[in-house]
Amino acid sequence: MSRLLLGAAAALLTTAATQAPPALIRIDQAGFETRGPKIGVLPSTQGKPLAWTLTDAHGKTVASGQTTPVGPDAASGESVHRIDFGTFQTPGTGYRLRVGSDASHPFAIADRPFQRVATAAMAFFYQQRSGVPILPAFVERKDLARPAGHAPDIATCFAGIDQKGAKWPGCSYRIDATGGWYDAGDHGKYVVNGGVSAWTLLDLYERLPALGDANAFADGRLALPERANGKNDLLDEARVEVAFLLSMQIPEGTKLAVAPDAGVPGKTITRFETINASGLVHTKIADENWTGLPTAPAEDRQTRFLYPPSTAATLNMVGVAAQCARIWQTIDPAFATKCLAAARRGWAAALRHPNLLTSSDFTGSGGYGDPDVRDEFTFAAAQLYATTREPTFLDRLRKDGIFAYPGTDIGWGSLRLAGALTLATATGDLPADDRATLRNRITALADGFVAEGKRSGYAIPFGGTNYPWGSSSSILNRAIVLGVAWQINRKPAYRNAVVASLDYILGRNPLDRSYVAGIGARPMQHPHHRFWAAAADKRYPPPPTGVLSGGPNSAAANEPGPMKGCAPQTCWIDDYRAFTVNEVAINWNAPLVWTGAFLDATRGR
Ligand code: 9MR
Repeated sequence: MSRLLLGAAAALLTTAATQAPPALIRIDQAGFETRGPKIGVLPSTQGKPLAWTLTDAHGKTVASGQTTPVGPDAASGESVHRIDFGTFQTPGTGYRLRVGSDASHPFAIADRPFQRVATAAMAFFYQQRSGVPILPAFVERKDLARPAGHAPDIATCFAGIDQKGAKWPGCSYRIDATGGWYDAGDHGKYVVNGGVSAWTLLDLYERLPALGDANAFADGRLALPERANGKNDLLDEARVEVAFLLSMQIPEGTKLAVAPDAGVPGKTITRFETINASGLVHTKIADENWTGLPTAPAEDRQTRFLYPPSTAATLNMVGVAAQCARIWQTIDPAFATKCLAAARRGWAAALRHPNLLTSSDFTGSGGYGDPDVRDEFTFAAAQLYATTREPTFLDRLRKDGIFAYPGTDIGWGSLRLAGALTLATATGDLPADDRATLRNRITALADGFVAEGKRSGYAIPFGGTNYPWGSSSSILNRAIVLGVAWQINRKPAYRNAVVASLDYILGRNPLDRSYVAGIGARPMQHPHHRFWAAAADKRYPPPPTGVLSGGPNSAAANEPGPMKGCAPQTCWIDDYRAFTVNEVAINWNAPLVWTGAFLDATRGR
């Protein structure tokens, strides 16, 4: 490429507001793996196959074939044809699929298209850090640097009247919860959601050696202040959140008034009871009232409170702390010891208070209420067993029936399957029968996801028409299950379905959108985020590359507004005010990192 052309390309990259016009043939806008599956989707009501061609950067036809009509598809609201060009394996750029006068965006075929996705998705976490300045040296544009927010983040328990009129008494202590990651577009820091997010990144760390790329995040691979500390960068980032989770635990000998009826469906709070709260974990530290957009973390003037401890928050911390204990055992034994002690203390506290539910009745922060904490117990027991091999945790897992029924989906309120994935591949002495049963159940689950992919118009392992809040993560969390199933038996269909999940996220969808900022011809640009708020106020920056939108939320179909009546996969809008579809969050970016890194580590296999 001439210098002139390079200059033009650079200019194109910096004019972030430009978007390619929509294309009718939908493809993964981040490109395809040289030896991986390659599928494009064309909406068409034609009942017969149509002729397609693949052209190269010079417009020359390099492959051709016939589309496969799939017919009407409820999730997209379209009738679609699939274009399978997986046999074409010549790397290059500027390829386009064409059918008649329609074409896809130009795309690349390359050996490692997902490496950049995984690295960019990891950069999100550094930029969500609380309590430290985000330094220009570690961000892609100077305008993304910012002063530290909530430094320090020290708070006492919420005292006052909640949204349902209950009068909370507060407490006599304060906790220093400085650090961790902001959850999402808001400045709350939630233990429940921090748990699944940290588990996901730590799980990836634990799996990478078996996937063939132990050095994927070796020291220096990520743009972090810790990039030359001799430690793995994925661990450097995850540790930020682990430390926060530990900090939210209540010290020994602490008495606290709690509301036993909080969070119980159908009940209102009528009484408080003073308990021995030692070892329990506060659900969140967050603002008393919602702030507006924009608000940089350092500009937040709201009072911060600790919100009541819950069994779910406690068990989230326990699971991740147990995982921490085995991961850091050789890397930082003192930290590992601290993690294990916290996990054991938390486990004992959760057993003492097995039904302390989360109250979602406070304003200023999200609810993350979960009336069923059985899966959190199973998750914590699984992590404790994987770390300690103590029979009491195995007994609990058997009693919970995890080996025969590992669960169906992973989410912030559903952790059973996360525990099962850990156990299925944990090294050591898991009883052979239990392990075999569990592995069979997990591959059967993966088979079901693959079968859903065959039925789905856009060929993703997520059938049905219920696209919940954060559907991007629902799909990517299935891809994690498929990735672990592939680790178990190397069935190519599992890895292909992981590719399909990312293909959908990165552009093979009826909106022809990449839901990841900065990646692809038509990326999301205007997330609901208090700092990356250029759309609300030009003095604030647009989002960095690698941030994942929550994605379509089929509930929007029933609400007045621009999405009314939308087909599930189209219930989305690139509008910073649309927080039910276009927020970003740690538990959504984490599976993007996991799946991108999985594909990159297993490239060519
Ligand atoms: O991801 C959460 C989603 O499952 C819930 O339906 C929704 C409403 O309660 O809340 C989402 O989590 C938000 C959290 O409560 C506050 N920070 C932003 C999160 C993402 O929107």
